[in-house]
Amino acid sequence: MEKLRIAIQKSGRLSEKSLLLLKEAGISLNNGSRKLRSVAQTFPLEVIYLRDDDIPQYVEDGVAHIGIVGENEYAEKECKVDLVERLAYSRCRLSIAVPKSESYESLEDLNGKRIATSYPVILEKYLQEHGVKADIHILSGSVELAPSIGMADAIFDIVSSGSTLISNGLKEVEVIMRSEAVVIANQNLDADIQAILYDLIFRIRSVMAASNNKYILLNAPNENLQEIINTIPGMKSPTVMPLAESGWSSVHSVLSEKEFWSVIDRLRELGAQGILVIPIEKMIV
Ligand code: PRT
Ligand code: ZN
Repeated sequence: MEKLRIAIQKSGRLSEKSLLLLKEAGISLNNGSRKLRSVAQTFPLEVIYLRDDDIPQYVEDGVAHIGIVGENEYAEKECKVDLVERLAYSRCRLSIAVPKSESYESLEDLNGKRIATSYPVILEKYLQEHGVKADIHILSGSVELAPSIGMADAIFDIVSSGSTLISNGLKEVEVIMRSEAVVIANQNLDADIQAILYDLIFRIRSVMAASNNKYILLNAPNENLQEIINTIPGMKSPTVMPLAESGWSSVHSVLSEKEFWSVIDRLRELGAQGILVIPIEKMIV
């Protein structure tokens, strides 16, 4: 049987989470000691390990059918591949930063300036769209050092917590793009491979939905039952069962992580008791 070939970063910020995602999707790999490639035992999938910069091109060429990369690499490489799923991890932004001591009002201030970056394509496109003419200096690493050694007036780089900028005396002045890990796919997959890909994406969505949701059980006083049900509508509608003690019901539902605390507060106001919140392992949506 044919196997779906997926390219994953060999070692770096995306590697561990990408492998964990596969594992949670029920796909275990035969060699933990990541060599060049490994084969899944329980799913028709083969992993090849590459530098993240190379993944878009390998996917375009069909050496890998799909790959997991930062959206920034996908945007920078401009390869002919499809973005098929966003994965919500390795989130970061790509920003312009200038020395803290420099005044900065707007993009226009960048006219005639030298900007150091490893992402010239994304930057160039953005500056062009906004009518700014600057010199782009391409550096492959340690971009944040460029202003202090007089090589650039500004930088365009990945920012996550912002502490790298601060420790290099820089301030973030424009956010140009937000990025997260994404699945990219070759545009000419044959039907068999496409079917395996759908199956994989379905599993990935179930894992992501589960991690975004909790199972909630509580005891509700019947006089507020309807309002409590309205507060936690769940996937379809909550399960409601009478308790042995009259005047009370047990309510089971699903609650999204995002609204968790506000909903819990509301439930307590409505007199809910014995609230239990349980992680969901998989959620088929
Ligand atoms: O060896 P290979 O080429 O495969 O790896 P790499 O070194 O090019 O990439 P890697 O592993 O550093 O990052 C892979 C992907 O993770 C990136 O393409 C982004 O999509 C994503 N990502 C998420 C990040 C960060 N967060 C991040 N903080 N990539 C890099 N950084 C760096 C950034 O360059 C800066 O130097 O971390 C520093 C900033 O961090 P803060 O927290 O101080 O702001
Ligand atoms: Zn890289």
